[in-house]
Parts: sequence; C-alpha cells; structure tokens
Amino acid sequence: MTIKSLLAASALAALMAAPALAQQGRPPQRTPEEVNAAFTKADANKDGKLDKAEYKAFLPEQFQAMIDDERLTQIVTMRDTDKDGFISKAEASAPMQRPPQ
Ligand SMILES: [Ca+2]
Repeated sequence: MTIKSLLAASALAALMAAPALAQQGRPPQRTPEEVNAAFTKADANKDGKLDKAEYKAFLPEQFQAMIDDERLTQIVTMRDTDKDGFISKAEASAPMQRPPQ
C-alpha cells in the first residue's frame, strides 16, 4: 500500500467514524416501522395511546435508564401536544423538541 492510498484510506475511515461519534449520548433514531412496533409493544392496555408508564416503556432502553420520574413527566408533557394526558401515536412519532434551557 502506498502512502497516498494509506492517507485516502484513513481519511475515509475518519469520514465514516464521524457520524457514529456525533450519535453518542443521544437516543438512537428509529425508523417509522420501529416507532410503530415500539408503540404497539408499549401500549400495554391496547387503547391506542400511551400513559406515562407506557410511554417510558416506549423509549429506547438506554434512555429509560437515564431519566427519572420528574424528567419523564416533563417529556410526556412536552410530547402531549393536545394536552389530553396521553401520548398518541402521532405525538409519539413527532420529532423530539429540544427542551428550553
Ligand atoms: Ca395505552
């Protein structure tokens, strides 16, 4: 392998590693199919919407471990755009808003 191709290879490796690095510490992005499957699985009483406990089950496991009850309430409140106290599938799959700092 020449120096030039070695440089090209390491530049490519750096390029491929960058997005993985940027994803660290964030919940993984899920496809609509995955969101759908997670929603159905989390909806324990099959009423088509998630209460707070059900919504926690809907979240990625690594994220569940990171949040306490207070934070969960904040997220549910933020997600519950029509303020009916439950998270509908549309609300659950809407892009996550950044909480105001
Ligand atoms: Ca439910």
